[in-house]
Amino acid sequence: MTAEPEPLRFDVVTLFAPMFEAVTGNGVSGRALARQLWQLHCWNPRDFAMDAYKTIDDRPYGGGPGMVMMAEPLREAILAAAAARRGQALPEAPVICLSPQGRAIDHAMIAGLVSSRGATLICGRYEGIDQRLLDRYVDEEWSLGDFVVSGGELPAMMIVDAAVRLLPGALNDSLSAQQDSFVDGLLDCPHYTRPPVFDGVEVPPVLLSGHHARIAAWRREQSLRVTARRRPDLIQRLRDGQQLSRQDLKILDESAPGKS
Ligand code: 4FV
Repeated sequence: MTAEPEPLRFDVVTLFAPMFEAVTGNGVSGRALARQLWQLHCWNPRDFAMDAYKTIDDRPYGGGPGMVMMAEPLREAILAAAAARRGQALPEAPVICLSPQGRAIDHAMIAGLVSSRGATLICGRYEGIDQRLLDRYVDEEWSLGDFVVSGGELPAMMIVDAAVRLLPGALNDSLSAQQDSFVDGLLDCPHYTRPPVFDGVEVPPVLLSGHHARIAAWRREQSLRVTARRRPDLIQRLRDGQQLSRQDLKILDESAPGKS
């Protein structure tokens, strides 16, 4: 009897729990939640505020615009989430704050969350979070990109969605997640569906051939070409890791600029 895998559990510290309906009540992640493939627990810092007014933010020391999230309510929310995970006999999970100062999120980081069976995600608002909280209770800061959004909730939901879709059984076709962009370090190949001719443009004939090996080879070649054109950094990473086959290298060489 194979043991049930431990659930993927996300604890989210947020002032706006209702926003997460987007991932709990819709689509792949909503269906996966209903099937108990993962869990979401939201913790509102206001419930852990130290004063009668439930204050969770204050003016920045040193002056400047906006407000800063106070450390104490966030600390208590993080500790409560960690205790709840322990109560479920889950392994300790990383505490990750979403922030433009963070590490750029990639597939490997998302896959790591599935391995760690989740994380506690801290969703900041306002100008940011007291540095002492970040220094003492946050393991990692992750960034969705070099731009600023109003809160960490949308980045957190993208992390949840990206992790949940990697879970066995989350997607109707389990092969799908394995063929996504970045899983093999490359961008995804082009996709086509009916009609066979659209605006006078036909579907590449190989895709109608039924010859699975040729189709797989064509898709690999297309992924290599689109990656070399749009993300040469990913190709270089694969070259450095010696993760390209002789056939891959041949395709790249033949498609290099200036080649016939
Ligand atoms: C962000 C990003 C981001 C900064 C102030 C929330 C906001 C507010 N999070 N990737 N880019 N966060 O802009 O993750 O606290």
